[in-house]
Amino acid sequence: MTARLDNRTLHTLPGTVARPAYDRAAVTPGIVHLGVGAFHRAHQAAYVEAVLNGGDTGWGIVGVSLRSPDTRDALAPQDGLYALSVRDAGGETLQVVGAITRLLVAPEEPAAVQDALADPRTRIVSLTITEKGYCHRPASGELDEENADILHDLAHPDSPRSAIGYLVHAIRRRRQAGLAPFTVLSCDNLPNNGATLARVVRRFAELQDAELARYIDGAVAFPSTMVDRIVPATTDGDRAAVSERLGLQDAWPIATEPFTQWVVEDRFANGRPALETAGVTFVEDVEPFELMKLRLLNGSHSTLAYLGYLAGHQTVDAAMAAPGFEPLLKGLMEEEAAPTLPALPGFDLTAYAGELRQRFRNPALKHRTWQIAMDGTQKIPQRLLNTIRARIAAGAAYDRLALGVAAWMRYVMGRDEAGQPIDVRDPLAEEIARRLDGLASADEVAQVLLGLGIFGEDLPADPNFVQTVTAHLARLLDTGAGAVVARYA
Ligand code: CS2
Repeated sequence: MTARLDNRTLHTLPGTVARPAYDRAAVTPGIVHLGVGAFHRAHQAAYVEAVLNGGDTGWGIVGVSLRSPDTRDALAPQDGLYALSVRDAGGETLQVVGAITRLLVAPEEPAAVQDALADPRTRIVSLTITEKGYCHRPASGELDEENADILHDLAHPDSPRSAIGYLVHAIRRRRQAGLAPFTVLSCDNLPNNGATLARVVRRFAELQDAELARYIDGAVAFPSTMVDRIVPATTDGDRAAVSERLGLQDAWPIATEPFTQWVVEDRFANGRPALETAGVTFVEDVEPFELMKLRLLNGSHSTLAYLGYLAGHQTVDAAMAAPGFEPLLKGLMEEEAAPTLPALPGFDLTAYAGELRQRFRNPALKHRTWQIAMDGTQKIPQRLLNTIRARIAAGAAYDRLALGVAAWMRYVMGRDEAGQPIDVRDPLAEEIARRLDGLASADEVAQVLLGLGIFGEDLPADPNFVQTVTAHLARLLDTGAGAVVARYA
């Protein structure tokens, strides 16, 4: 039986595998991370690992899961250690990361989570809770006060379920204890993610205690960030292959690409690690970087995911190799999305777009189109719809962007081109299925889906937008995604 990766077996790793260069027993917690999933472990935790390796051991991470115990169950027996497998066509490098020193599961141990958030040593609370974790209305960015978790947490402020509820409870408790507040660091793919989080946190506080809301305004920092690293879900094949190379069993290694980027507004309430030494870019205003990433990378990613899945391509790299996909994305990036972006002095958007398509072609990641297709109602507003709004305002075409929207519509119809059910994962999946039940024509489906709140009022009222999206949907229904995309070859 292969030994498990943990503090005791760390020293047995092959010399080719990087491991913590610091004494893990000397690490103290400085960060609580809400949403300790694969992306956090490949991105923020890897940057923090570099800071710890540089000698500043005051920034250990307490990883909190707000829903599932799976990450804790996998990593706690490993003392929080896991392997990061960085891979591309050129090969693989392995690094065992030790930055996560404790794992908690909020539904099982809420008091421990609240204590960690209230710990004076906690100076940053970072989050990767996915778009739906913000409990906001995507079209407006405001708190969704009808959200079930928000309603629960307003009624039970001392036993929250949502990240928002935990944050406000901790801010209140720290203030009552005379402790300095922490910095709230959003690491999700949302425009102005810090400002969006501040807005929903403040509103949630205001619904309970207007004075606390005013305190939050003045004392708690919510810097916005842009985060970028492609991280496919770990497969059993990854577990077996990485464990073999380690010579130790790792229950949840993470596969990722060599590219990584983190751009952060340098506004912290209570200190921060020297992340610039790890390659983080600190800026005054992160919005240009966020928009660039959301519209060029994520908008293309979602378009490729829906069209690729419908055309029968299970992975991003397989879709990129199919006729028409690369030219379609090149045109979407360079001719439709890039012109909507604010100038970034000295930044070559064409080169950046080319690098994105190179990253999508990475044959070693096997990033599933189905994984990217998840939660489309929470993603397409900032990835496609806002870009289309900018194009409409400029009186410019948005044919490829509209095809991305139509492909999402075709996908959420719930059956693929062979008539097989599609496992649509989305907070609105049930509502969409109910609304679309029995509908088959492009006009009917488009009209129903445009009635979802995520499109706002303006786009459903724009005849050209409705006609363009509906025509694309009709073609997808008539000839199939592969044939539609092949026309762009
Ligand atoms: C992807 C993102 O799953 C998805 O929605 O588009 O996770 C993407 O891989 C990252 O934003 C890349 O930085």
